[in-house]
Amino acid sequence: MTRWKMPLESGETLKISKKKKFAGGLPAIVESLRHSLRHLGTIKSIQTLLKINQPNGFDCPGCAWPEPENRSMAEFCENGAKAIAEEATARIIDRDFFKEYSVNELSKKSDYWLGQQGRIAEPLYLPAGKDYYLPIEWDKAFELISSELNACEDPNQAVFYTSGRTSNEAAFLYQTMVRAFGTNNLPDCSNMCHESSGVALTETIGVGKGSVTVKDLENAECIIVMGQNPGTNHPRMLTTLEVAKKNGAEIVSINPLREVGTERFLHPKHLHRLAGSGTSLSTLHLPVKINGDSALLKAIMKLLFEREIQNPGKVLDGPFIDEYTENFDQFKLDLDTYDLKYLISESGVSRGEIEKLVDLLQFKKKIIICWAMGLTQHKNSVSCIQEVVNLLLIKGAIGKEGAGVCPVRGHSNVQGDRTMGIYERPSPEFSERLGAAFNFIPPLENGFNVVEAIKEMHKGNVKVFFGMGGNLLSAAPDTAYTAEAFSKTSLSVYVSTKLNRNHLVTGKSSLILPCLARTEIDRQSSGEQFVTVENSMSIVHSSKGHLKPKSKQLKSEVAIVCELANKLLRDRNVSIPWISLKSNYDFIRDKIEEVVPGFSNFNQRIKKPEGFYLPHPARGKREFSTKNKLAPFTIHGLPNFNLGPMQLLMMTIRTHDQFNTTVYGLQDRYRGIHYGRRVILMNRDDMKKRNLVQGQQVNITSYFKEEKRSVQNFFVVEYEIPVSCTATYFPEANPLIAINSYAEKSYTPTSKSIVISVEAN
Ligand SMILES: Nc1nc2c(c(=O)[nH]1)N[C@H]1C(S)=C(S)[C@@H](COP(=O)(O)OP(=O)(O)OC[C@H]3O[C@@H](n4cnc5c(=O)[nH]c(N)nc54)[C@H](O)[C@@H]3O)O[C@H]1N2
Ligand SMILES: Nc1nc2c(c(=O)[nH]1)N[C@H]1C(S)=C(S)[C@@H](COP(=O)(O)OP(=O)(O)OC[C@H]3O[C@@H](n4cnc5c(=O)[nH]c(N)nc54)[C@H](O)[C@@H]3O)O[C@H]1N2
Ligand SMILES: [Mo]
Repeated sequence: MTRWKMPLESGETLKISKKKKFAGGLPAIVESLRHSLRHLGTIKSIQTLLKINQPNGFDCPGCAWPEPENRSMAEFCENGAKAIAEEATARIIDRDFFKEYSVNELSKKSDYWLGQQGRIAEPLYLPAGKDYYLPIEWDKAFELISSELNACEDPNQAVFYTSGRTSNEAAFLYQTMVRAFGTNNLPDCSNMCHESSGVALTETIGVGKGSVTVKDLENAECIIVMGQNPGTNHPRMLTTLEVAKKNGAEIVSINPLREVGTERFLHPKHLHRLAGSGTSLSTLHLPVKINGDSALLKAIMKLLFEREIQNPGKVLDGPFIDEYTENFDQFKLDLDTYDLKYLISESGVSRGEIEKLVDLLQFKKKIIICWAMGLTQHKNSVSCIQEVVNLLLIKGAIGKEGAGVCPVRGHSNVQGDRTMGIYERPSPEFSERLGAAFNFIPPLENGFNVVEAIKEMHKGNVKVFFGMGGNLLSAAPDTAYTAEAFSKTSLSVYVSTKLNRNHLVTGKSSLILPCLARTEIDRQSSGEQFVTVENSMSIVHSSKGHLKPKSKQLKSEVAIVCELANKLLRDRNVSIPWISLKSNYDFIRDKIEEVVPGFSNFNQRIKKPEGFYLPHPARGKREFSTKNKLAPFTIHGLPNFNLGPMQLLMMTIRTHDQFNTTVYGLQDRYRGIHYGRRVILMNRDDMKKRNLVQGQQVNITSYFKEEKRSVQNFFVVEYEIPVSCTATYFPEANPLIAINSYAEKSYTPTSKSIVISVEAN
């Protein structure tokens, strides 16, 4: 029996209000302050908020959007302020708390309640067969982990997960420890996030990262925001979009929902000037059907080819196509086989609206396409993102100012963690350099990604799960299956700041190792340390906490790795100076420089407050590090769901009051949905067809191959969403996503396209 439950908020009553008309503005400031005052008090709030994203301050632990070159005094957003308030909260949970609440009792509490209890203050141990976490000394905890790991017959019986907040220094040492231990089992949150972007871009432009800078966005003629809700998830991006708009850019959103942030934005800085409702950002909104993007992109490209015939040499970039790309003719032949009317109907957008976008695009060459989870979490995500690349390639819109690809990353250092080698499939060159730098032979065989790791855990093939941050249980698909998978391990270990549901659904025994957060001072034997991170645009910069740590018992992630590795690997044939590396993070950066390309003179260059860019050959020089050094056009079919007569497609999205599995509050303010997280957003016609009314409770069943899954008691909310499309919140709807429902090539769970039916209960 696993303890996984999904408790409701106590006294949950759904309230629906009008959708907000603009993002930001005074309400955003009020919300920022409300959260920080609740957790931090007045003086600390001001001190802390003024250090966010400042040259001598810390990197916001929220999203990965870069800072503009001219930073303002307050370089944060409402949701960044909430992230800080959660992390720097004055509340702590100590041994008395764990004496009072058994694991069983804690499992009955909601995610929101768990998060509100405060920071974990000391290491905790849940012995096998017991129901209460007990305090444990650090040394004993390390001893326990080492002996369980060393008891594995094969290092591949251990899995080492990473979430995306871990600093470069900690991530680099962590993967070194894991590989010196002997496995590449390094699944990470990226597997569930932008993996599809990485795969799609590596195959086509040679680097799995975005090619643009903030300056490019500010100078673009057209910015298309696809499958992304920046008003909530990357609010500082709205400031960049506002500048771009002022400089004349057209902004287009492609999304089944009209997300408020991309519609209108009121910058808090301009409150004194602008009364009311702010700047209108998007010129055009295309309400695509869920996963209708591939069809839409093909239709746009077909129409652009038609326009080229009418305006020879003016619409497509012939010289670019000739010099820098390959496979154009085959691509064009394939596109010709599609019927435009069919593509338009599959996209769900009217021909008139698509023509408006084509009008905007036809003579423009400085085009940027931004995207996030709305494109990456479908079965055909890799091919859909490659259609985005096809569109930019026919326009020559890559590798020059104001043009390119912009996958907008999630966690504040998710991109950096990958650069540091957190990857289950390291390149042979990386392994070779790592081995040479530390004098050992890294494993060559690929490790498990998230889906594979959970399936192996479920088969009973994994003895130890180690989580460097995150909350894999709630973030992963198929919650009941994943819970069973965890229960089959002997030991689960979580390096964490706050309590989460994964601490309650564990291996036979479990450890929670509490770590310092970004906002806190990190002192080691040589003095105070800073760490480094890489943002969504490949800029590496430093981050230094200024707050007193919440408890004397907290260790930095670097210290946790070094002290564990020192014990774990002491009887093996590797001699890595863990304790010296921990004493001064400059030593770690020297090693990073030896192993990871692009980090020459790391310790010198990181002193510049604005940091430095990692090389991106496609960005400036139009060099494509692909097989033939050209960017290939790629050919793809269309997704086909074959929905049954009463079936619908469901996407799982974030509310305005959460950071992934951490629930800050119960207000999805911009969408006007309050106090209820177990909701399903439905089109009025779909509700009518099923005789459903607003606020009614329903059960949802999902269908994958022959399998069915269900969740109960979700409230229906009538919403402006295309027919046959629905939306629920992540993580409440994760039990509906089958473990085997993942994207081709990238293995990303299909969190945005689940076939469901809805029944009144
Ligand atoms: N405050 C806050 N900030 C965050 C996070 C958070 O939880 N809270 N999470 C962080 C992380 S890890 C990530 S990855 C990012 C996530 O950032 P987003 O990707 O913006 O997050 P989601 O809520 O998943 O939103 C996906 C958007 O895609 C749209 N969409 C869904 N399906 C489709 C589709 O088929 N086609 C198109 N065109 N659109 C579609 C949805 O309507 C929604 O607007 O944000 C990061 N920043
Ligand atoms: N259905 C559905 N599922 C999804 C998604 C979706 O859109 N829909 N999105 C996916 C995406 S994009 C992502 S990125 C994943 C997120 O998956 P994860 O990264 O695993 O989840 P988070 O909720 O970000 O992790 C939160 C926990 O991290 C810990 N933590 C916070 N800060 C720190 C820190 O500084 N150090 C350490 N060590 N721990 C810290 C806290 O204990 C907190 O409880 O979820 C994925 N799951
Ligand atoms: Mo993410």
